[in-house]
Amino acid sequence: MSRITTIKAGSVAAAMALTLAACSSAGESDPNDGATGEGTGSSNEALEIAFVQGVIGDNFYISMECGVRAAAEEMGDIEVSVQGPQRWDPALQQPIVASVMASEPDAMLIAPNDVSALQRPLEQVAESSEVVLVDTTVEDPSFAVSHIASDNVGGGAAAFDAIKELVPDGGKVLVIDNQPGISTSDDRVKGFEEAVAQDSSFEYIGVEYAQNEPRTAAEIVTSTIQAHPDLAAIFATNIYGAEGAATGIEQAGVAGEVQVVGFDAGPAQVEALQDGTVQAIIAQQPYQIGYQGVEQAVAAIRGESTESNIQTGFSIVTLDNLESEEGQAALYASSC
Ligand code: T6T
Repeated sequence: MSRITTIKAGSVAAAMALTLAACSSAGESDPNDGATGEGTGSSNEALEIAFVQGVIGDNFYISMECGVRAAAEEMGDIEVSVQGPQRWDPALQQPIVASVMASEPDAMLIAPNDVSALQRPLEQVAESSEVVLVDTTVEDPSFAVSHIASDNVGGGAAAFDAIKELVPDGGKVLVIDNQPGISTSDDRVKGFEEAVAQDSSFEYIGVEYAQNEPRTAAEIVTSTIQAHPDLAAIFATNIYGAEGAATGIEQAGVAGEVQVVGFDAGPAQVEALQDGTVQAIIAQQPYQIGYQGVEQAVAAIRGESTESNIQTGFSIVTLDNLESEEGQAALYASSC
């Protein structure tokens, strides 16, 4: 694909620039729009911050952990613990939340696995620790001192813009999502669906759920291509959906014929870009989310003002800008 180059050129780039302009980041958010913490920390002891990931081993959360650790180190006197479930599953995340709560950290940074299942457990955590929601949120996040995440609705719309660049004449499009009830990917699907509904040259054949399993995502791709040999494009809403979509495209022998746009920028997504099984990836800023999460947590612990909502940006990476400084900086880490 040659027309999507960097976030500075092309129509997707223009859309992205608008989206990014509409986003707020650390320096752009209203510094006084949030709650004021109660000041639970003692000034003499190291602060304890627990980071509960959405799932372990996911490059998005690994990069976020790097941001958490960097902020803690820079601010000094902060002990960080990191844990997460083996799979994306609220039933696995809840016992972790309970055990972290029992240790009464000064703050918990968490990416909840489900908008409703984690609601009550996190309300309970907030009774003894400051809670900062990083990436995902819950139905009523009013107990949290801050929520830091990408503009996920905007990201879904940007994915459709990228598909339009790749398939200017339109055609059938499929979305592969993780599972319903996850705030981030629900918003990505929403942004995509709103955008596709406005373009009659595209036929949206719907959303399929891969439960964060690349193998399931690959099966969805191969069976969809059997049922719709004229499938034009796929939007995969996160790392594992995109990884499986790339495998499915390869198995079906349609690399470059069916266009794939995936969220996230882990090593497997980069490899898929290079292989030509995926044409564009939407890189979030997980390091920034983690870094700012610690800043918000510490502000709350110290009784200083916090920002209730912080939106971080994203960028589109293609083969054209992958090797650029900007493209390389957007990629996720495998370790800190
Ligand atoms: O896309 C990210 C994250 O934003 C989402 O909430 C869950 O999936 C990822 O971690 C990628 O696998």
